[in-house]
Amino acid sequence: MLENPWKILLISTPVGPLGSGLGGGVELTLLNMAKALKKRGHCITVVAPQGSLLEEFPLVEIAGQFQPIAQNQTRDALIQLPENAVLANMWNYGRQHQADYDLIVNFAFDWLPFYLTPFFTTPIAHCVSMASLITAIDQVILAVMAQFPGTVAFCTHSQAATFALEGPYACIQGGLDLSRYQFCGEPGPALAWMGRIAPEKGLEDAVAAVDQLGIPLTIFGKLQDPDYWQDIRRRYPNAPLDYRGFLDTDNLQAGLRQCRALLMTHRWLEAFGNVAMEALACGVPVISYDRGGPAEIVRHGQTGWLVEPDQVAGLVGAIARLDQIDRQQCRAQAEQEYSLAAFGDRLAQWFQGIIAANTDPA
Ligand code: HBI
Repeated sequence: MLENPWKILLISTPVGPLGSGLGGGVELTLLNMAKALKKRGHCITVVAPQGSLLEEFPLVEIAGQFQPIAQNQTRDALIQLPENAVLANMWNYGRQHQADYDLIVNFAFDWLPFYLTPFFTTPIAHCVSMASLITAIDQVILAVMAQFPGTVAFCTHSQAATFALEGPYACIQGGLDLSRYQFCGEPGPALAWMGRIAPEKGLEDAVAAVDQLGIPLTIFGKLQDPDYWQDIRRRYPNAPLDYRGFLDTDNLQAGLRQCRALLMTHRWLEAFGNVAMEALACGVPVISYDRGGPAEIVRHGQTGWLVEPDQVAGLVGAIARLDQIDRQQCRAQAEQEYSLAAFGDRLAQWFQGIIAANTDPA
């Protein structure tokens, strides 16, 4: 049953243009949300910072200064906006055009869109992209959840649990266009690591493990923190690393599918872990710290291994047990849980509730 065709405006993260890699997992989530909803017959428009690249969908590019990234701030950080903030400019566009849409979807992990919610007549669905980081943002998220129940979604339950939630919330996980990921049953010797190269992602532990084992590590992702990367290279001068850069999906999966497993070594509570989904889609087992979103994705012993967080020895032990994982099971899990159809079902259920609540007379 197809719900009525909705007109939906997706307003992206303000930390960088789509396609730059600065937006991290939200770049992939936003594109796959748009694809999943279009497959169900809905009409999607995307608003994102100037310089964004987006296939397939109408894109409104907005100028302005990028927002400072939240994960580098302290818990008591003040709310801040740079002058000519692209965040404010994107939401001003949303305000001016809201009457053309049944729903607006927010992807910014920032105070402003949550604070503006009561001032909008078109309902806003908020996708919270990270775990709790800044008290002032936690507070405005909880305020929106109280005033507009059901309009805030998290990726996973462990991410949601980092906020002192009082009410119901949607848990949307993620989804992929699986037709773009080819299964590989016969990998090469290398392991993979994927993500923004930044301290919260813990790349040094993956490097320490492969340095100890002498197994090559293929690294994919945006080089966000060059000092951090150089420090790792200095500490492990002989580690067999192959940095491939930030690739588009087609080139990323062509390299990823050849790998024996993906190592996830995140220090912070990863809200979801799109890279785990992408690995499973290629039949690549996931070895991950038992922390946050990936711990809700990996089926321990069936599609990968969950190991003691921050213990390189745990990674080494799991790598030794990779032969017990059936790569077909990894692909099967992606098809069961992370297809565009499955993601679209979760999104339609979430949005149906918001739109219905907004149309019924209060
Ligand atoms: N920081 N302030 C802020 N706002 C965001 O939307 C944001 C961020 N840091 C990281 C980020 N988004 C993305 O990398 C998400 O995919 C996590």
